[in-house]
Amino acid sequence: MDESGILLEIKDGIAIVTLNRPKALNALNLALIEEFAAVIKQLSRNKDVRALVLTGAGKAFVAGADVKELASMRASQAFSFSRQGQQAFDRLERLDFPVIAAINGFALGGGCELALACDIRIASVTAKFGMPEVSLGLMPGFGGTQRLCRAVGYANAMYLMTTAETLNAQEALHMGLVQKLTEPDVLLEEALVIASKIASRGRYAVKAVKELALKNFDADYVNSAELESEVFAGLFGKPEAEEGMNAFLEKRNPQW
Ligand code: CO8
Repeated sequence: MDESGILLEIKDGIAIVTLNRPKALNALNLALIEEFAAVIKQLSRNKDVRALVLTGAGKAFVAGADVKELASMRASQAFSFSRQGQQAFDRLERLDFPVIAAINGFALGGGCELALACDIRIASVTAKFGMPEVSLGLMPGFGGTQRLCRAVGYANAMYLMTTAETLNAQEALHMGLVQKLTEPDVLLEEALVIASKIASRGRYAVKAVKELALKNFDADYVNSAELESEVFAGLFGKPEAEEGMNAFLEKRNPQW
């Protein structure tokens, strides 16, 4: 039985959302994205929540979009999956309280994109980060081409997205991809300390700060995100993407 899903816990005005598909390193398939979007929608209506902590079950935060599912998609399906993921992540980003990513392990591809849709990122010293899509003949498709540039600057973003190199936690901290590192066993505790601090501040002041800080990115993001989905979908059906994804699933290096 597949026991994957999204776990939600709310205590003292702080929500904890856990992506729980540990056997597949919390890889994002359509079902998980849909459930995630529904949980975030539910939270957006909860007037008691003042901050959210987002984390993953097991050894990964999220190891990316589900390559098994992606490998069988046509371009039109890839486009709508990309849009669906973008909308879920946008909804997370638009919550009127801050979201803290507690990155417990791999945050790769779509997983790194999910972390980038959070307001603040803290990570375990054992976490790993990267945008490995080009090694599969793909590209980021959940808003990452836009959000990564804004988080770490154009050149750092290009370095990560074109080399597909994985960063360790120290390197991610140095690049500004994460704001703080902790030992693995106190990661959640530390995230909750930050969330409690935020929850103790003025509710409307925090909401206003977030609204204004996000304004910075609005105009360009909407157009660029749609273009990202189109270009992402355009890679589907190309021999390169087919070979890249099949090579991953067959645990070998791509031949191209
Ligand atoms: N998709 C599907 N299954 C995955 C994924 C994934 N992204 N990552 C891990 N898994 C599965 C493995 O296949 C494995 O399953 P099984 O036991 O059935 O073989 C299980 O999780 C455990 O993984 P590993 O045995 O590989 O664990 P390791 O500790 O040896 O390696 C790694 C961990 C390094 C994280 C490795 O699993 C890996 O490289 N994963 C893939 C990372 C990746 O390439 N991510 C990017 C995916 S593409 C993407 O995210 C595009 C985003 C834009 C989408 C736009 C929408 C259309």
